[in-house]
Amino acid sequence: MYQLHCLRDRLGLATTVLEAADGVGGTWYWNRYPGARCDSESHSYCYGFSPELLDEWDWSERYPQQPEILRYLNHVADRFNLRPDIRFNTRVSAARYDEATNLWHVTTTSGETLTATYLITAVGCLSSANVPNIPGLPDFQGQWYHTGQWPHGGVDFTGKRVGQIGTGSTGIQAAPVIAAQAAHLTVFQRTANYSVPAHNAPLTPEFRAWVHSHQDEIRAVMKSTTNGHPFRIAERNVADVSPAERDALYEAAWAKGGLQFRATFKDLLTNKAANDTAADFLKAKIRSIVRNPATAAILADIDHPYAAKRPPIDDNYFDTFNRPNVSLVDLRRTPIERITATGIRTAEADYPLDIIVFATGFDAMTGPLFALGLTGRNGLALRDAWRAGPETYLGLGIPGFPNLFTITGPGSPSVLANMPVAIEQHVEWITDCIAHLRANHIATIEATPEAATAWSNQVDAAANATLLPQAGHSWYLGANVPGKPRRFMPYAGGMAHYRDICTEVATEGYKGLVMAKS
Ligand code: N01
Repeated sequence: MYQLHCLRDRLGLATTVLEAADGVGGTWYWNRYPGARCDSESHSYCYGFSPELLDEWDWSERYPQQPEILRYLNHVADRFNLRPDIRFNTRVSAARYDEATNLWHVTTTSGETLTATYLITAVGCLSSANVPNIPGLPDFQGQWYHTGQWPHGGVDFTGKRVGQIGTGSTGIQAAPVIAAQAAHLTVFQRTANYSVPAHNAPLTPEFRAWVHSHQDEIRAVMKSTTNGHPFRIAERNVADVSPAERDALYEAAWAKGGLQFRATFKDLLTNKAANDTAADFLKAKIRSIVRNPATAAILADIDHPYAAKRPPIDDNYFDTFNRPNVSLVDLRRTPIERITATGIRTAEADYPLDIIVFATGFDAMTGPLFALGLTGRNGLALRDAWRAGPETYLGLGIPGFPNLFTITGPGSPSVLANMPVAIEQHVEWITDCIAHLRANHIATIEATPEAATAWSNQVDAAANATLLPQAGHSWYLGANVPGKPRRFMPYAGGMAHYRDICTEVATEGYKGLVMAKS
């Protein structure tokens, strides 16, 4: 939506958005599962480009719920009169660069073809649902849902036996809400996960007033930090303080709640010994909350460093396992064998179920781009170009795909940052780039293979300088989708640093990109 606003209203370009859904909102249109809310704090999970928009919108809670975010995005669509240039219910099935005309030919599933000088993908990083290929699913006589494709009318769990597969950020948000309604909830856990309480609460009038009067300050912090959040990462390392001080700091961070826990020490993501102290603290918290020691042991049996996978935050997740109507199945010990007509069969038992909830994540980052059927120069399909994993220049451009820009593509900070910050930076860079092309009568711009390879090596190096690749099963690595090449996809060098790199690339004449007049 912001890209449309920039291209249409700032550059005056005829701009059309193709949107598969029948409304705006993207992630927040599709992810309507119980408990869906954002892990970024509401006052930072919004656009910053318009002071008027910042002024006029008030968030109700510390972490906004999906319906509130969707209301906000609809407000943005109306406020900037975006709907007339969005074609809803329009899904792209193929997009092909035509060298003869230097145009992109974009085909929709209804068979229509549109042409465009510039093609910009804004398909999100987490929009291709990953429904695991578990044998027997078609035999299941109950209902099943993926959290990322949730029915708009909601799902009534009253009196139902529900099985939930998946304990990532989504599953950890959904389980407490489902448990409160269902007759019984069985959580099928493959990889145990850390979680820190969100401590969600309504925002006080004082806090809201403070936000309105400190927007510049808040935005300056968001722009200067690694993850684009409105808080700074502590300057201290774990070893700088005594164990007692360290634990007091963790207690304070736990009491405060949220993703900020990760910012307690600056070396939590780079030093395994430092990370172990956070991991031990969080595992002890699980054991102190969950009353059944066997259940607590399964939940606390976490095999990766804290925050090496995207750290969830929760609303009573671990306490949910103290409810009499909730049970936990350890899939590491007893894997799912198949889905039957009546439920889930593991190596050890049959679990009769009325509803299965797949909180099993997404074919992240590359999946949504492959779904567009992109073909660049010389008939090169993106799927073939990225057979060994994605290679981009800055996550913005791909060699062999002229005049194509990817918003929050692989190789950009994207999912490692507060998304609106990452999105706005990309949109503004792309807008400036297209303005430059038009002002200088440049017909094509394209990342060079050398620049893309060099950047991809930097993406690898940035990840390897952290503990992130040590979670070998994470979707950051593509490891959650069978057959997907393993390559760490987002840029882990930090949003602020990345912004500087992109700015330098532009000010130095778009180095790493070839521009041609005709
Ligand atoms: O997906 P996930 P998610 N059998 O991939 C399990 C963002 N988000 O939807 O770890 C059994 O993290 C899988 O197990 P394992 C956020 O960036 C943001 O939860 O692969 N289990 C894991 O437990 C997040 O990171 C918000 O062993 C299977 C789970 O399913 C991203 O979305 C809120 C399985 C998938 O976890 C994705 O989160 C929610 C199988 N065959 C999400 N396949 C915000 O607040 C998978 N699993 C903005």
